[in-house]
Amino acid sequence: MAELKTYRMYINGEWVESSTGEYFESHNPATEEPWCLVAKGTAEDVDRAVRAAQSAFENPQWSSMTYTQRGKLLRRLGDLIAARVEELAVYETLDNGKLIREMRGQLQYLPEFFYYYAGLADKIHGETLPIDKPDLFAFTSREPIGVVAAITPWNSPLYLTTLKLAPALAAGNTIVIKPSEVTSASLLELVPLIEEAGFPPGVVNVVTGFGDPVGNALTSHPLVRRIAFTGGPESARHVIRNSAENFARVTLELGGKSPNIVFEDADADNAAMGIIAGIFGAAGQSCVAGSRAFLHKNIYDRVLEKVVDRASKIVIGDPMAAETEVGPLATAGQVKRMEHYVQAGREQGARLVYGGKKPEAIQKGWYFEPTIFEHTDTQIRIAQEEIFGPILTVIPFETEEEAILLANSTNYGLAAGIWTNHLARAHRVAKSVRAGIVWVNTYRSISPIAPIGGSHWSGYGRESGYEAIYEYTQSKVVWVNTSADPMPDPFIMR
Ligand code: TXE
Repeated sequence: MAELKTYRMYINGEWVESSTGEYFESHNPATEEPWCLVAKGTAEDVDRAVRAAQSAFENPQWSSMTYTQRGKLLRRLGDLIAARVEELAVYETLDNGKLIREMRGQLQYLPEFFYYYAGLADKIHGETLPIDKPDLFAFTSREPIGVVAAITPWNSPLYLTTLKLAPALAAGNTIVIKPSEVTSASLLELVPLIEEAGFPPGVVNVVTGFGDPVGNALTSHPLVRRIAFTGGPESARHVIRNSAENFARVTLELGGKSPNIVFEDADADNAAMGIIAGIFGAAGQSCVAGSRAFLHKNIYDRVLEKVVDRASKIVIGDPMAAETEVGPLATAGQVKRMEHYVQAGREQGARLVYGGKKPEAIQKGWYFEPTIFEHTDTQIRIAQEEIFGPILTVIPFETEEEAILLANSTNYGLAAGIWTNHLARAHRVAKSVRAGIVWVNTYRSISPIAPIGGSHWSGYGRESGYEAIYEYTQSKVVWVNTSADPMPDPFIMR
């Protein structure tokens, strides 16, 4: 076997081994073979990285840099990424098995996020306040928070990192990133571009390794002031508990159980394509996966037939091949998870309409067939729990009120799709559905200009869009006494 590529960590502008010198293997989901070795970080490494980030935060090289200059560095980083899309896309596909064409598309668009926050960097300003007291002048400014701990999952490594990295740096913070243990490589490949863009040492640090100890040590570290987490609810619970140690401000992006609601007046072809895009795009491994399709009873059979027909034509195979539409899942554990949910669906009375197993024609790789269940009970596990794979549940409804009720009947609240040609209905349902993102007659659209985030079990806080800048700054108010008179009675609040 060829020698595996080896990745060290990046702390304080240097490539370093972990304190134990240990490495772990990262696998290619299409072949199940290890393809690289990644440094196995420890709590000691986290401490080194956070201290470096704290020093960099205080260093005038960064702290006195103008916001305009920080914006220029971000813009340069965007340009450097644009020139390396092809290479970075290959690393992402090697690590997480997602289609090369999807990763290429995502990375081609990534610079736009850096440009957007580059533009915002010098527009983060405070206000003068019309204070209701004579002789007092007050204004606010927005200041960076300090060391940011960014924890990312495996499904879209560089995109989900960018949603944290770009606003954090635009606002003048420093950052320690812990990528998923499943997909560390693409971020480590990005590091030389961060250096080349001109960010001072210690401003961006990467510690690789597992949730325990690296994620735990990072999110509980006393010098960390801000935590940005994307992942599953179980890890999020740890993160919140850990933040009790440092009182860091936390944002959480935790996935969902998003509905795609198709009304009888919808364009059936478009709705069917939207459902396919929502659940089989990225093999369903997407936080906004439209994993529940609610179809009006009058068009139920017609739309379901179209969805099944398209699902049956999906090309499953090598994620590097141009014609492939669904590649492997990211880990062997993901395949087991799909098998588990298929069994749970069957046991709880759902009817398996399509798929439900590993594709027989493919011998190697963590593949799973696009799978469709239909049922009426919305309380069963496959209709309530985030599966995070290519499993769709299809449920009929009769009235708009019922559709809204059913759509809102999980603990999640991230995204929703509404398919209708009735303008007033589109607005009514968009308002009533519990989701941070609503798409009408489309699905899975993203832009740096639009916020991403949800409520309840989907987490809290917003990434992307201008609001994200506020998540990485804090307000300071300055009061100035403009009176020439002596100080008034010191025992009364002024
Ligand atoms: O996520 P984990 P996993 C959901 C989805 C998926 C489930 C589990 O439902 O099936 O999460 O996926 C780090 N302290 N999403 O296991 O474990 C971990 O090392 C700090 C939705 O991959 O939550 C990794 O870097 N960090 C999501 C990151 O958390 C900890 C995308 C996410 O891993 C930690 C991915 C700890 N104690 C999964 N334990 C989305 N919103 O898109 C683990 N981590």
